[in-house]
Amino acid sequence: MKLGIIGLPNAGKTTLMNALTGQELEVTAYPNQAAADPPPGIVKVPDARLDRLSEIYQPRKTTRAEVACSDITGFDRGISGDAAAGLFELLADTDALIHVVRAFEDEAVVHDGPLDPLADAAALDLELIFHDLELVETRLERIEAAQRKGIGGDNEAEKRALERCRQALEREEPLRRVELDEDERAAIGSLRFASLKPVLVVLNVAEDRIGAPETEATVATLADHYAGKGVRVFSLSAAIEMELSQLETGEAEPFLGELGIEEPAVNLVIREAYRLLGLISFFTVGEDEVRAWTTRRGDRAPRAAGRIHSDIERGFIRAEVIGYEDFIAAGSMARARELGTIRLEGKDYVVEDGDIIEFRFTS
Ligand SMILES: Nc1nc2c(ncn2[C@@H]2O[C@H](COP(=O)(O)OP(=O)(O)O)[C@@H](O)[C@H]2O)c(=O)[nH]1
Ligand SMILES: [Mg+2]
Repeated sequence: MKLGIIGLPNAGKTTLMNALTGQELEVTAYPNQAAADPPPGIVKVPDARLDRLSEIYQPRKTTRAEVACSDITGFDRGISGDAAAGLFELLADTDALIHVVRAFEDEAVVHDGPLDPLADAAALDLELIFHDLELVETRLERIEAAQRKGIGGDNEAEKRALERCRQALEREEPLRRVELDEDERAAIGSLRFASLKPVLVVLNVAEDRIGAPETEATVATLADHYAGKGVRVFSLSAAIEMELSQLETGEAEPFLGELGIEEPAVNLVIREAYRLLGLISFFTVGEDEVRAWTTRRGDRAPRAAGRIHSDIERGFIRAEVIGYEDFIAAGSMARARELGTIRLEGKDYVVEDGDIIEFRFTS
């Protein structure tokens, strides 16, 4: 699972990337060039349930769920040619996007024209839309050429889907908005569309504008513009979030208190990204390790077991499962056993977010 951070130059992508991953990549006040292949960072998914389980078990090791994240530098108005192709290549490799939109004023940080978050956001979106339109047109031409030669198969669902996509893109609407049935969706599944990806729009505000009325107003404007499935809009100060991420444990609390917030805003962004990606966490617990694992919503027990090790999926017999809330209510596994809240589940069990699972398997 991988997130990609996009945004116009100087929007605060690298700053947010550092905040999300705890890395210390160079942040510059001038637009910097794209790294050919930027190394992805690892985002650890904050989860209060995991913290609580770790307090109870006092394990030697506590391991969070992880999502990869890349800072995709170089998107700008009117990009084209090889540079654009390279960027879309990187983008195609992600499952969801974080689109950073600048709202902070700073004379020292270059911005193209007056600050206008909605115009900036729409300008980058337009680049994705143009890219997708080109994909659609190329594909349609190929299908038609093949049909003229009599070598095309039955492409009706694909052609129908592509025509609908073309119409939307020509209206400058992202493909996220296009309603397609299952056949149509499958037919275009191999095309690497950019505007189809779920997006978290992050409005990057000045530190003294966190939660301010004008911030809320801009968030509302953006939310209105992006209304529909697969988009969420947030505001935060990337600079503050980066500082928070670099503090030692214990140092952050007074700082958060001053800002009047309970936890860093990036935590919310990460959890929302996780949800947008259709991911859930299940836990394994023990004295050695308390760990959160990632699986897709709707996965059955053997598939979830495979996230830990393919041997467990292959030799799956059954799963002993207790929901997080039931476990906390019982206080311990022994008590949960007495209460009968630990369930034995078979291979058809659909794993739920927060399940604590022990897999039984033959090796
Ligand atoms: N005042 C302020 N400056 C910021 C904030 N976020 C980023 N910057 C500054 O904006 C410049 C560009 O940030 P950077 O993260 O490198 O942007 P990128 O080009 O999108 O990667 C740097 O000088 C940052 O210090 C913010 O929330 N507030
Ligand atoms: Mg950068």
